Amino acid sequence: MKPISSNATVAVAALPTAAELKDRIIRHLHGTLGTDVNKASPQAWWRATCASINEYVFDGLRNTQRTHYQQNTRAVHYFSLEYLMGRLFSNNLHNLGCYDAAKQALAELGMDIADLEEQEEDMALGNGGLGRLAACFIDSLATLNYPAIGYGIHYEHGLFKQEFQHGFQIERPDSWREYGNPWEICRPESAQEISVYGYVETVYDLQGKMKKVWHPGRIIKAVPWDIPVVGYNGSSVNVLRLWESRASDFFNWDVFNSGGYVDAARENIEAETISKVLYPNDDTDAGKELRLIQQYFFCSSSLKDIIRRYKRAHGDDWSYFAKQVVIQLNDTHPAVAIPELMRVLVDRAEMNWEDAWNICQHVFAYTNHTLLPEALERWPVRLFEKVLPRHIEIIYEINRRFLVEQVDVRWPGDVEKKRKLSIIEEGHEPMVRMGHLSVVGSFRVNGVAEVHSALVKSDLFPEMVALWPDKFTNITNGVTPRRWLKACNKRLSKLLDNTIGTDWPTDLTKLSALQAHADDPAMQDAFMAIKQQNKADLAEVVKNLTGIAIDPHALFDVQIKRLHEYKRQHLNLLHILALYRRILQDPDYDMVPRVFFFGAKAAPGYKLAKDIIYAINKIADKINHDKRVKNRIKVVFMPNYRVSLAEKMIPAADVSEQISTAGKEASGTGNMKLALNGAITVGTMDGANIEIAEEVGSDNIAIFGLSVDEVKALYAKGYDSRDYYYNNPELKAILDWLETDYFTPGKPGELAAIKRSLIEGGDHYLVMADFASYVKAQETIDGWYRDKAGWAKKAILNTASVGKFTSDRSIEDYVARVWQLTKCEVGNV
Ligand code: GL2
Repeated sequence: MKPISSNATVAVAALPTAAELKDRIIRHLHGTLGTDVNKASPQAWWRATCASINEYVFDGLRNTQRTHYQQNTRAVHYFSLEYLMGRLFSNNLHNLGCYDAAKQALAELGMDIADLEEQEEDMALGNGGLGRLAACFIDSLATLNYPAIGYGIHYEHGLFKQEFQHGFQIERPDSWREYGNPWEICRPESAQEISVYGYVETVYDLQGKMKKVWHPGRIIKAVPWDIPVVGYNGSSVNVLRLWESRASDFFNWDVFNSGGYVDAARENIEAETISKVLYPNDDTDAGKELRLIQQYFFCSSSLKDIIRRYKRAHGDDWSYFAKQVVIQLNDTHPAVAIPELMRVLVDRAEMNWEDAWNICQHVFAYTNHTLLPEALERWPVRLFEKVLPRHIEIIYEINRRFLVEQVDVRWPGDVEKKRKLSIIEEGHEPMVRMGHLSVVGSFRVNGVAEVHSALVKSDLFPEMVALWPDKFTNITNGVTPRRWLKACNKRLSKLLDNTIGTDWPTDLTKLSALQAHADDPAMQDAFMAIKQQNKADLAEVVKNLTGIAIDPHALFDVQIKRLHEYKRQHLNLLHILALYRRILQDPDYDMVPRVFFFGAKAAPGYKLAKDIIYAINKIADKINHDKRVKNRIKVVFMPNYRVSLAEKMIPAADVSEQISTAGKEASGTGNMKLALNGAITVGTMDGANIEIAEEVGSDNIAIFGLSVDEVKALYAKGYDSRDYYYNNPELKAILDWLETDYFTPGKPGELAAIKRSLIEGGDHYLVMADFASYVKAQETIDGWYRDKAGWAKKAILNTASVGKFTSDRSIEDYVARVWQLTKCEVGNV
């Protein structure tokens, strides 16, 4: 055994040497997997290694939980419908500090650790940035020794797997835990019963006091699965607790006894549907009954879990609750937790309304992640009445008091203000506005990048700001450097260790020491040699996945994110078409050879997003096979983009495409990961791009396009995309090209939907307005890349300058501005 670090207060006391790990792996191969070294499959090797690591992880978990319990710590409870965890194998090994030991142990056993890493299915319980942010945050919380629990849903099927058939996106179910997942522990002893449907009865007690009694129509069991979250360097091991729905035993027995076996089975299936599948919409509102039930199911289970733990220490004395518990609502998805806590306090604990509301308002904080109107959740009142009849009453009462005590006091008699601020939106179909509910019920509201937080205040909730100016703040997103540099880019990490020391994974501002080396030719060579090796590795992956051969010496241009019109993958595509057309018109057209990479899933019901994927694939096929192009352009659409693929693409990127319409991307986090790994951003002044530009400086980023204010002014003046169509012959020719059968032989018009959306559709995301400026920025990039030393310097300065974007800094901001937590060093016993 060797000590994990010089710090005595770590959860994981000591780590194994390679020899000890070897013994344990063999022991697990025999004792856990029932196989042996001669016949074990790579899966079995992987599982045996996971089981060996878990011995240390579980030690750390026990030590952490014991310490938190003994010290009765205040904790943050992160409520999120999504956690995009990816793989845990190499991450856990790195965070424990025994990646090299495991690599050696496996090598001595004749196994390559990289092959075993490929055995793991991604844990894809999220759609995109919002879910990945939650995963980065729980990594940072554990690393920084803050008491924290992540709560969410244990989806049986995560985000769908994407395949391409003749260029079309096909969705396949994701069965990430078909054969069990070694990282999770089922805790049936902590199961909860959750109620839905039914009706509310008004009763009076002997003193004549009115009470509301909810008679639920269905009871569902919630069973928790715990996933240990290992902090870096063996600091705390926190827990991600995910709820799985099951039929309640209690409910089943009734039906069963009355002879309804088949009905009982049906109830079973219905109950289990709740945690069956993640809704695949990113930045849009699903609006389905099952989705509301999912939200309530996990909020109610998590609150019960929190209250059970609280009562162990404080019994029925609620006066410490808000001192011990803070709940962060990750977007409005868990906003139903607010009326649920009110219900528990008022109906169950029989607290008066004012006291209950006072607790709620000190417990909840809300993060807004988007301004897109289609993503702002609104639930039909009628649905609430059906699914959560008591909660809608509580929401009405919250709203009544808010309108009377706040709005009417501030704007007496102003009906228009009341209409605008009401939690209930009136109309043909009255709706519950979950954003309003979240703001009213929280003590703090934050946006996720400076510009976004400013827009939350000025455009989304200006009156709420007038009522509560101090409620609103900004916390710029961040990413964990452990996964997004240390583990995914081992070569660059080694170079950093050797150049600036080994503290950077926990203090990313240390990267700035690299700035002093940006002009050093030796550093430039070393930095770019690593990029080159990473590109060669990616070229290999591309060959295996798609069959496309690419030149690793070309410029690697990467756009990886969900497919959405506001993210403007089609703007990127129009630029590719412009280059292709120039090559066809001028066979000697001089450009730096480029490979354009895309990785993106489209929500299954989002027609135009799927059309854009199809168009990219068809155009890729044409260009990649056109001899006249002479390899100056290759287009690669990586199928099934996910965290584990991002980890291979990001270290190999030269250029990072962050080209959303200004004002639409709340923050972005891929932009941070790519810059951290030395890619140069082509981007609009949107979301966190603005802060990245501030950090890296205007020489090291290619900014283009309209600013937020210019976008607003253009909309206000009246935007007509046809102006750009008729005034830019190149753009017109490209769009007209999409109507021919050039890319879809024999099938003209197959790609025309893109043109239609930009011309007849009005081009809501201003692709046409930004096109010329985008092409110019790309020419700048082309020019920069020709100067090898100049490019190396820019790439180094990107890595060196983005220390701000570690999720550790975001978490410290949350602690200071919202959560008010104290670090808890975990001792090992
Ligand atoms: C998002 C934003 O679109 C994205 O810009 C932001 O970085 C993340 C995390 O804050 O949140 N909002 C949202 O609904 N999804 C996001 O990715 N899905």
